[in-house]
Amino acid sequence: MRVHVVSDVHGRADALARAGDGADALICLGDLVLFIDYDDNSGGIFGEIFGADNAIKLIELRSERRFDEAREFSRGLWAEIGDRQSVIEAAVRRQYAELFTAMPTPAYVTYGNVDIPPLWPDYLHDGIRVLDGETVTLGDRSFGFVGGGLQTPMRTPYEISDEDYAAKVAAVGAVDVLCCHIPPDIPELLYDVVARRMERGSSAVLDAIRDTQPDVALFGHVHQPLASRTRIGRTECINVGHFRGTGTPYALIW
Ligand SMILES: [Mn+2]
Repeated sequence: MRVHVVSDVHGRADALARAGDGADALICLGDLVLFIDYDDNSGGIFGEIFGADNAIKLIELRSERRFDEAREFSRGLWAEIGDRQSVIEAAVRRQYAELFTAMPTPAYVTYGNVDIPPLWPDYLHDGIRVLDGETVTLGDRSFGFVGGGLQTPMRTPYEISDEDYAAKVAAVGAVDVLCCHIPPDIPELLYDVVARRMERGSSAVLDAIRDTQPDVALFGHVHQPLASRTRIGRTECINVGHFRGTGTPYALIW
């Protein structure tokens, strides 16, 4: 079996269309939407609406951890637009339409913290299966999926409480391959060396890895991690990479 794994697609429909080439299946660990483009500040939903200068300002406030000011700044911009909710939803829907059309099948997909789960059913098609707190068997191996992120001052769209997240980890139980959007709570996996900040990882995932020792734990979320892999007991823990940046899937072969 050869399964290709991507995460943090953030709008890369072109590369996503090729991500399943040569593989038996594709796994996607979420973050399909591009809200802020850190490479091209005029891109992404925020940059397209408010321009590069405002995107740069928002990124700066956030990286200086001035989250209240960042929210205030963002609120002020949106106040001039009017119906923030419907403007964002329309832009996200355009991205989902393109990305789910490009997605190769069969695909097993979970949510990232910047995804909007209630919109997904409108774009799914045959061969795409969404799993969140659920398992599936591929070949002779069991795969568990836990989507979304934990609560942060960034207030991204799909952040859930530690309790709800832990319940999904528990629902998955012991599997051969544990697939999450966010990493286990290990500092070197969580520090982003470009953004220069710690992202949030999951202590429930860390505990589950220690307790159940899957062969592999796969995740994304941290785009430029200090360490992209580590070992917890017999479990190989792997950040599959920032697909928007690399355009290349991680290959799991057995
Ligand atoms: Mn991401």
